[in-house]
Amino acid sequence: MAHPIPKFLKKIEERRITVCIVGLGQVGLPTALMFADAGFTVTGYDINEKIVTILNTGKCHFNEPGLNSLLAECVAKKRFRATSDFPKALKEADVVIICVATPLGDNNRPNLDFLKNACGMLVKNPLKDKLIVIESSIPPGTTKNLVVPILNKNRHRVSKDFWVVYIPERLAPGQAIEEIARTARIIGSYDSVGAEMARALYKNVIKNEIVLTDVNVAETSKLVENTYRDVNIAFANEVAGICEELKIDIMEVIRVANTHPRVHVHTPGVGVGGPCIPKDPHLLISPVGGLDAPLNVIPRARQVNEAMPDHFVSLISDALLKKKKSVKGSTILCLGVTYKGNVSDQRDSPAEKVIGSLISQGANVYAYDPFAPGVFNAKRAKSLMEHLKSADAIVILTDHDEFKNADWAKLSKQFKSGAVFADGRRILSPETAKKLKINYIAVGYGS
Ligand code: SAJ
Repeated sequence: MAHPIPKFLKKIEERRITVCIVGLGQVGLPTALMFADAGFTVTGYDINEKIVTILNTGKCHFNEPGLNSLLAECVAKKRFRATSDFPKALKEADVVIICVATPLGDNNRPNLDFLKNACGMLVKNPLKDKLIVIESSIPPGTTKNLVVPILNKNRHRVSKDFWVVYIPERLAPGQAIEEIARTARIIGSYDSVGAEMARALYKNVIKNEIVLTDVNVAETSKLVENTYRDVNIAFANEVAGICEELKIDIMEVIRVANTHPRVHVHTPGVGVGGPCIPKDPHLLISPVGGLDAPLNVIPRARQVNEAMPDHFVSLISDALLKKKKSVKGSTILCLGVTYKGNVSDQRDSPAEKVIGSLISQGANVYAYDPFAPGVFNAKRAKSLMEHLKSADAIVILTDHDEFKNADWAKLSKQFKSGAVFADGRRILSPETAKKLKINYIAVGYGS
């Protein structure tokens, strides 16, 4: 049998490779368009027919800088189209890249149903000569112990007739396009042929290093990257509590500490949200096949970060009390509800807990967010200015540029006398707040 690599390499060179992306969310769609932009023919499959229809009109169903114009261009050039007809998309594809969600289920256990369903669709169709890439974040051991056994029920066999490889996505929503091109990528090799095919394909999109390693190592390293971040944010949040008690500003402590060449203290805040960081530590400690290793730091860091929304609400409540006010009956304007600045994603956003807690304590809560589709249970403010004058507390929950770049010298003149400015994302320095005579509180700042 002729070796598959030379034929595959030739098809890459002649741009005769067709790529099918399974799952057109925050990872799948940018990935699809980067391969289309590199000259490949890309079909995007999504189970949600509404998303398929919107995308084929050249419009994105979520906010991501630069994606709308790239999508319109790729649709116009017929380099990308979306479909909900999986068998047809698969039949035409040389490469299938699975970018489905791997959320948490009950008790923070990994829910791999979307991945299993994608593999279940694949296995019902001929897979000869295809390269199957998984980009979703998955517990260690998933490729070997869950994906391959499902795909091997196909009439074709893994590593003989078709190939499987794990390439964890590394894009940060909000800067997806540059991150796909700029960030080094890891290829988790299940067999050497698949790994070589994947490297040859991805180097047309990735302008940085492509690191080859074992598939289990790749699955684990992806989760370690995000767990490292979660633990370090928890460390910053714990130090924030110490600084509040010491009546010093953690941001000054971080500025000074980070001058050490081997210190990189992260930023404390109202909490840790998004589809990845809150979830990946749970995937890491739930490998397929179970885990006996002792766990302390990783679960505890999750608890520290999950406690931050309530801690922030207590800071707001204390500040209102100092003005002889209580949360009950106060008008509170929350600025930002998405999980981080300049994105429209609200998944696991700390804002949901803060808004819910303030409302349950009887506050009259408005929320303004320029990106978010909704504002949880708050009443939607049409702009930063609406309800600013009547607010007893102005609460920063997301570091959108609009809030970071706002003219607070001018805006603060419209604050109600004694209004609390609660900075959950450290967008304003205490020095500036003092100069502007703003009644300023913040995570990690003991006023
Ligand atoms: N946050 C802090 N303090 C910090 C940094 C972040 O409180 O110092 C908060 C943010 O406000 C946000 C949450 O943590 O609520 C997550 O923010 P993030 O900046 O980690 O953003 P993500 O989740 O969009 O992206 C992460 C990135 N992972 C790492 O930086 C190691 C990205 O590179 C990954 O590709 C992405 O997860 C993913 O998809 O896995």
